[in-house]
Amino acid sequence: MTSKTHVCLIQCDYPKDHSFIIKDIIFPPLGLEYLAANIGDLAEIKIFDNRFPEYNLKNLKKEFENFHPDIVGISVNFSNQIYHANAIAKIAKDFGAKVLMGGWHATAVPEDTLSFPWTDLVIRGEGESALRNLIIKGSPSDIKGISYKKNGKIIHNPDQELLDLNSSNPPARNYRPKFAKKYYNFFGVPVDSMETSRGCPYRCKFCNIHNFYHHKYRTRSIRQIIQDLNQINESVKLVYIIDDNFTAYRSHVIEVCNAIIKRNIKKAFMSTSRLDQVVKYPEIYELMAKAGFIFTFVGIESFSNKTLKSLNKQLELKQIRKGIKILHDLGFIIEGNIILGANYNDTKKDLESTLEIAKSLDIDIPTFSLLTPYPMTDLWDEVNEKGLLLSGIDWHKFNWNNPIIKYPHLSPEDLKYYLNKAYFEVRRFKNPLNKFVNILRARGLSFFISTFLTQGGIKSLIHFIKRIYPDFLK
Ligand code: B12
Ligand code: SF4
Repeated sequence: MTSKTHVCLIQCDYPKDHSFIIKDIIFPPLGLEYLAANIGDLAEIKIFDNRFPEYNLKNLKKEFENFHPDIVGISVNFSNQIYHANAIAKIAKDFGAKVLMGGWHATAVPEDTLSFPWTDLVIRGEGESALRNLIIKGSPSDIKGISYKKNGKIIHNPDQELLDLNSSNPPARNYRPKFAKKYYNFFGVPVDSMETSRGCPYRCKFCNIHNFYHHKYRTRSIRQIIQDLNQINESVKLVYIIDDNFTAYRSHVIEVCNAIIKRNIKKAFMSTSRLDQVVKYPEIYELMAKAGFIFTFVGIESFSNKTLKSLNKQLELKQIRKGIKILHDLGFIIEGNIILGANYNDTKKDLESTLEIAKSLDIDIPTFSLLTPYPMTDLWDEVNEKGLLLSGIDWHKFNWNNPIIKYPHLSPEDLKYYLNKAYFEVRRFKNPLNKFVNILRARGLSFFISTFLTQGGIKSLIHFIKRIYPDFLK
């Protein structure tokens, strides 16, 4: 028998209508694995990924029955997960566990999160040390970063300091069940994720990264990054660096890439990045290509310089065009997001013109979203101050695909219509084979073979192309 606290950490599922692509991208629950790594000496831990049918609500009950958790911690990063998270919380409470929530949504609206009866505590911000302290002390009073209920009232303890990333343990990937391998994938290609930095120096109006991380940007040491990379299963050849803005600091990118090249680590990498940085520092992307970076997510948001300025994006249309060309010449695949109705005064004509420009640009995987005021963003404050919310708050709708804001010239139906039109017309316009010819030309045959034909094989490659370009091979 052990007297250690029994802790269940749960990655919450998304609502079925979450998005067009979410089922094709399932990354491991890295945040929970960081938490587990930092309480392993104090607790018996189970991580249940509720996105797997093996850990659906019915099966979670059985798991709780067997494990008798003292604490159930649920990760709520996406606002639209909160109702499902509450369903898990209710089951956990029935088993007598203390229920806590953490993650981006819970941090942004702790009061709202605690308004549901089954949740006892919210850990705001990074969970590593607050959770550890909670297990040690057994009570939330005096632990920074915790909001909790006491005598019918909600108490918010002061914010915690940011973690020294290099003093925390690397993520504990060993809590994954064997069958997890079949689920963690990026469009059919097995994938793992890792983190080299936290935070972003920019302040885009619709984003809350800077607020979550108190306007600070921190990196992990190269020693820790390589140690972490070496932990990733040999058979997984695709790694997503989930950093908010991986290319924010050139010196960091140079160090990471040189370390990968020097150690001859043969994996393909995906990361976030910004097109203005591509244009200003193309040599950084050249180095990234050498280190095996193949796929990048960029925020394009709008093609109007005026709108980009109002979003505080610090990006211009000419940088968008030039950045895409530079990345393609280096053999990168680009996923770029465009916000429809990024400006409150947009008209149908503006949306038509956005779609035409999107077609003219060679974005390999264009994604489209509607302007969504997530809590803890400047946009959230503005929309609330101006009374621009369409109706009462329904967190289900906060998935970038639902109209949330009132526009003077666009109805919710117009926005939905253009969102569907964008996916239908712009995706079908692209020719996937050109992309692969381009990569072959830029990266050479050996890179092409090792990256595309050995990772999950040709089947994965075809699956990948068909999911992104539905007309392929029809
Ligand atoms: C990877 C990622 C994705 C992946 C999927 C995620 C997955 N798990 O499979 C993809 C690319 C699919 C994705 C998509 C989207 N994403 Co996203 N994504 C992220 C990202 C960059 C990293 C998540 C991560 O792994 N973090 C690293 C780990 C180490 O940290 P963590 O999970 O946050 O955990 C820490 C703390 O939060 C806390 N914590 C977390 N859970 C718990 C639980 C407990 C009990 C405790 C105590 C603590 C705790 O402690 C952890 C350790 O410090 C975050 C931003 C970010 N920096 O986290 C956005 C983020 C989660 N995404 C966001 C959004 C909005 C989206 C999109 C809707 C649009 C978009 N921006 O692309 C889409 C949804 C898909 C769609 N098209 O509809 C928002 C969510 C905002 C909100 N309130 O809902 C975030 C916060 C980014 C942002 N600021 O805009 N995303
Ligand atoms: S959208 Fe990207 S660049 Fe802008 S603040 Fe957020 S993480 Fe930084």
